[in-house]
Amino acid sequence: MARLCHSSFLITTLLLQFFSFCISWHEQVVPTPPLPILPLPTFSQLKWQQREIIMFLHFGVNTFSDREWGTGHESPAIFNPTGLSTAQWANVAAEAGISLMILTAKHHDGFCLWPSKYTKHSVISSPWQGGKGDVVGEFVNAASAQGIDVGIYLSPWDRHDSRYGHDLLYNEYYMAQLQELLNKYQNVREIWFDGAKDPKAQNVSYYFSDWFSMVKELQSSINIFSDAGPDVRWVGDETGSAGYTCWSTINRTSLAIGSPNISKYLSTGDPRGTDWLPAECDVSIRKGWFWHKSESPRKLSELLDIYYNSVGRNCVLLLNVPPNTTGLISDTDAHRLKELRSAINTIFHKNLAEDCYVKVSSQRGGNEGGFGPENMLDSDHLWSYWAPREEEEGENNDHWIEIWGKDGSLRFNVIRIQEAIGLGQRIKRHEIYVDGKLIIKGTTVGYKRLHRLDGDVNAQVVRIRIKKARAVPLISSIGLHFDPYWHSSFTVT
Ligand code: FUL
Repeated sequence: MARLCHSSFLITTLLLQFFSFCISWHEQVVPTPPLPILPLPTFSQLKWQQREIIMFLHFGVNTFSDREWGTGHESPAIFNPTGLSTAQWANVAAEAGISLMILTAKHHDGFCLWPSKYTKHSVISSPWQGGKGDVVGEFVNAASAQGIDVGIYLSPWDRHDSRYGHDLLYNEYYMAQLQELLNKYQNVREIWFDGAKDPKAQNVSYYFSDWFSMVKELQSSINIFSDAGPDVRWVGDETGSAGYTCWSTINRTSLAIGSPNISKYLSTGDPRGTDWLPAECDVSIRKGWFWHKSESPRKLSELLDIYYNSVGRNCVLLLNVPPNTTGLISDTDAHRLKELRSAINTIFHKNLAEDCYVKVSSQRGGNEGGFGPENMLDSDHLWSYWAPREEEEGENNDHWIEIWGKDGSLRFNVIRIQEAIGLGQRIKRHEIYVDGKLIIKGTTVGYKRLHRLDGDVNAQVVRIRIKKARAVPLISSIGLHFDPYWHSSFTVT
């Protein structure tokens, strides 16, 4: 018995020694990734962030009454989009490289685009398809045929339903519709809760916690949008522009849905925020959210400004493209959207930094560590990143990247920097030097930061200095690009 114990002791010791040898050998060749800095995004939030542009579709009785906010007294008889083609909507989105479309299933006027069991104020009472139609159903099917995901806007403010104003009755009605939609239409990726209320009924209560719990119970991978999240926050304006500084982190306890005083906080976020709640910039391709005969789409130059000020500031752009009275996205809008996608492709297709030498201040684990500057030039913008040496961690350490032109000078006017946000958002302040001259004093970076320069630059070397960060900076991608639409954009459109 003693011999048995002795030999099993020996085997255990040998095994332990073997494992620790394996671990130390392993550590030498593959250094571990650095620790994350909390809060972190969820899987669904990461997926959302990578979409960059989402299409919003405002459609309903307002399309026919030429209004922005319906009164709730519209007759369903006016809803008759005789040429409705959700397949056309999905084609337009696909051609614009869009992966998620969000439809107003119900706007403030209360008219439902699906045949709800809980009201007659819907497509059921309209002449469209003899009252047998379902716009939401057609929309979901058309999007899925194109491999596009869907989202739903269900306005809490309802100017038609008589239960609005009776808290219990109305919240029951609203939740019944939520359950109906999320049970009937699967794989909804985003649900949009607008904070608007009847200005004369500000004491109406929306049971947000009940709604949010129900949504997650029915579809757990969905992102819930509202002024205060819990998954995606409003950016605080409807111009498509985020704060120059924009954190994906914020304190949810400082937010209240529908409060007019939080716009500034929403647009910048909070480096000390304990919640990961990235911002979405909603704006319409036209002046109004709904289609109006008298309006036309914005110029390409304006849409590019919006892109730089939203996607280029660590946000997602929610661009509204409203279908018209026929039930189609107007050709002018479809064309403009295609132009926007093609302009984005033209600008970012070529990364001049790929043809350069890239030097860094230091690198985690040394040259063979797997965290070198080459990671900033591959196509993985999340999990492959440059990391400086750990000893250099600290708020004010001088971490830098230098991009040297191989064949003399580089001509560019856009600088792109991306953080590996899967491990938290870190950079607070950065600077950019061109041939030794300071040209940009920047703040946050996040998933994507785009600096459009005042003019074209011809330079030999570009230096990006990370001046201040919450933890050692992790850069997943850098780019030098040429935007031919910038400055000459007025003639292009
Ligand atoms: C606002 C609404 O009042 C507008 O009509 C629009 O739907 C916009 C996206 O949100 O709060």
